[in-house]
Amino acid sequence: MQEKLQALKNEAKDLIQGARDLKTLQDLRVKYLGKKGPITEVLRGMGKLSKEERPVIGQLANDVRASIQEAIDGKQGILENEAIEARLASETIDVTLPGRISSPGNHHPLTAVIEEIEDFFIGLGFSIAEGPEVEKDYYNFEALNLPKDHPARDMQDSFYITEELLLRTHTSPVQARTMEKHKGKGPVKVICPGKVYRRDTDDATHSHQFMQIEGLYVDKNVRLSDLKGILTAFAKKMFGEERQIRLRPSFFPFTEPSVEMDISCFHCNGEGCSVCKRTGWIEILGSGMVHPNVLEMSGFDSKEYTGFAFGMGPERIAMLKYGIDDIRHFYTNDTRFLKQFKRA
Ligand code: 2U9
Repeated sequence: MQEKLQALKNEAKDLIQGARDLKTLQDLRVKYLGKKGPITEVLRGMGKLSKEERPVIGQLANDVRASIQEAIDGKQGILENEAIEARLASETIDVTLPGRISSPGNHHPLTAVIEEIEDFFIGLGFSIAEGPEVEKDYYNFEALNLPKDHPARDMQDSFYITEELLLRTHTSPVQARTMEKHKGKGPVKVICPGKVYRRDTDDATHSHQFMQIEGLYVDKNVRLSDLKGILTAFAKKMFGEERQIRLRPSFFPFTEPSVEMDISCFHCNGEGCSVCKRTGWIEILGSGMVHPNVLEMSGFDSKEYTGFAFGMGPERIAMLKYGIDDIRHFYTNDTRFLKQFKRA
């Protein structure tokens, strides 16, 4: 029995010495000192020993247990320190190492242009209004003086979902909804940015989905000169103080009179170049005085109230501003394209 206890002690101490982690050590503690361990077994078997052997074996068994316990505690300390060292080593950061430059993202060029346009009009007291992209036929067309069989509807080839529901073809329905909410009481002063949809074949200048920003100002005694004034200031803010604007007569079912705004070409300063197709002028937006029918249909008394409205395509403005030749770049999310637009 004494040899057996000795051998056990040596075997345990060798294994404890060789333990490489706390888990192994814990297993050895249970194996040798646990309830089912050999030491416990010896101590339980004390009853079968002679009365001479009992004190000797008892003492030896306790010595072996204590010696194994001591070896385990010693090893525990060593392994815990090693674990701390290892964690420190893995967590130490070499502050002299250069940081990993994460390339700061930047605004999508469309977002940048839309925010620049919004900032201008918010500065003039306009608020931003938004509305559903899946729109009712009434708000997208009828409320805008485009009754059911109106030919101009075809100009805005639409994605119909049902007889009465379609993907909006412009953000004008948002203005109509906003006017309705005002229950015939002015002023209404909103700009409406948003995604619109037209059944169109995508190419370098057309897309079946694109952004629009429209604006509406309805109040008592709003005049065309107010529209001209605000558009002139807008052109100078977006394209430079030296820009000239010109208003050309046009037609939209929801405005009368209707005018399109051109700016003097910022590429050739009006001399004529490829950007302005040798005209010296670049078309930026359409606008006009709100058609009385449209005022009436949205609850405003057209004898008391007048208003102006305008609409522009942010993609077109961004393409002009940054010299981009293909509208699809805005939607393909190619970082080589996008990362060129670092915020000024
Ligand atoms: C209401 C009354 C009038 C919005 C207007 C335009 C002229 C216009 C085009 C710009 C670029 C469409 O995407 S585009 O091709 N839009 O030229 N939009 S006036 O007139 C309104 C809107 C709502 C209640």
